[in-house]
Amino acid sequence: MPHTLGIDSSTQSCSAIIIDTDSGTIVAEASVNFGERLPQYNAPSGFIPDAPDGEVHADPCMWLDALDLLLSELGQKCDLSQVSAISGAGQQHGSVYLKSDWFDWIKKLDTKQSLADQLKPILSRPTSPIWMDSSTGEECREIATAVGGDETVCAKSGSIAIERFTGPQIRRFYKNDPDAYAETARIHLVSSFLCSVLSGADAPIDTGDGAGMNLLNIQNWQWDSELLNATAPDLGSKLAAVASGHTTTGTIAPYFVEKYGFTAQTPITIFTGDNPSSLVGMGASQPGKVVISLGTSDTFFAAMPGVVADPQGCGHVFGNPAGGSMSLQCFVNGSLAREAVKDKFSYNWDAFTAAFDATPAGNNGNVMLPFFMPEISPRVNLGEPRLQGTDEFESWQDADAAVRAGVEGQFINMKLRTDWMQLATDVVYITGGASKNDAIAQVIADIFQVKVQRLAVSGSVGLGGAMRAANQTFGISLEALGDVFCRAYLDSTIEPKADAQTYAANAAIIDALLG
Ligand code: XUL
Repeated sequence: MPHTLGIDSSTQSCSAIIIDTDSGTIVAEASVNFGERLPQYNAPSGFIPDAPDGEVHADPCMWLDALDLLLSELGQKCDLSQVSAISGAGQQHGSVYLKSDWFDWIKKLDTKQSLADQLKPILSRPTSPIWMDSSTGEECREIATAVGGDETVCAKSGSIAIERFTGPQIRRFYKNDPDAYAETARIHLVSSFLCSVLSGADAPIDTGDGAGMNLLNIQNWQWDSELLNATAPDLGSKLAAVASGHTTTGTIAPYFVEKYGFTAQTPITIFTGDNPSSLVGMGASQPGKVVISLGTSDTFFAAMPGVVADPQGCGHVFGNPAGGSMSLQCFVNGSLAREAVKDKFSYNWDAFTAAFDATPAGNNGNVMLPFFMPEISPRVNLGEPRLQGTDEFESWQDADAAVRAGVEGQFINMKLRTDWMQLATDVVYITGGASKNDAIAQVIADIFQVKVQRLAVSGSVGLGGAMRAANQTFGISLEALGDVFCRAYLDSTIEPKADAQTYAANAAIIDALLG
């Protein structure tokens, strides 16, 4: 009766799920919200607010306090001695800076003190920059220039130099506080830091999270010496080794056995980033399945059949914890753009949805690029949407056509911008608030020309961890686990209705509107 545990240390909370792979059931779940449960860290949303210059940091002691709280809560819900494999994930890009004492410290965690109290003295940087940090524009330019431009950084690392990525963050630390940088013996990601603590050993960084650093070469999955040198001196010696998602990092540290009743020798599978873990937890870790998450901004991710970087430099390539690589691309103008079109006509969501019944797929050639905010896929700042079609449509007099054009424009653009991934898509899984809307799902099916399914999964990051632990430790395939734990709502499969040619002309207009 294998029970496996998945941990998800995200921006606002640390959560856990234990699954029983025999019965296909969830044994227990728990979650600790940082802001609510640990107010002493003054981070109501999981990060320290109001820092200057676009800096967004969090206290790594908070992550450890949350881990202690989480495990004690989970231990009240079920018997942790029954857990026979563990893995997990962390928010991507965040980094933890440790003095040389780390290597000894990690082997002798003391149950008489909290993890956080023990960690404090060995941090060489008291707080950790996280993915929301945008303070490193200058460092991104310096790194790109040093290696021959953003195209080179993208071809090597799978992304152009990006503010939130860890390499530019490390460079900024080195420039602003060279002494503390020199005192740093190990730099971990949130994922590899937590994996180290749980294993009581310095854990490697996996290819999924490691590719979010602008330091890892996606052609050979090794640290890239040119990128390391362009980032900061002696960086290679400060980074842990890189390892694939199929790595057992060790067994659970005695601290957790004594304090929470885990069984000694419980194996730990390498942690990964939240997005790669979510790919697994959505049942989409094999090529052919695409996940579109419809949120404030829309996110597209998929297992990739090969390793290619986005020639336009907008998307990202990460390692796929199931093997190979995955892509991830963000579209800033997501739900807020859909809402902005709706609000222009004072429509409620019912009227918004009815507009799709009143208009045909392809919208009679009325096309909109619905960018209200600066977009990153592609990188353009249009100031306001661009429209092409009838006079009535272009002057915002045709409400129903505008509603359809806004949504069609988003997904035509998404399809065009994700072509570089060379996917052969069989199914698109949709999640997030707007995924409940059938009309939007139909547009996605029509534009991508594949069936669309809504996923029943919530908490896919932690679930991905529990599934990976079961896969690595017990050899249960991710497909078999996915069939049980990631079932799509079968009644909500939406098949394409429009034929493949419907959007050809509109796609050409979208490209023309982009100029
Ligand atoms: C991905 C990214 C976020 C974080 C936090 O590049 O920055 O999705 O992983 O969830």
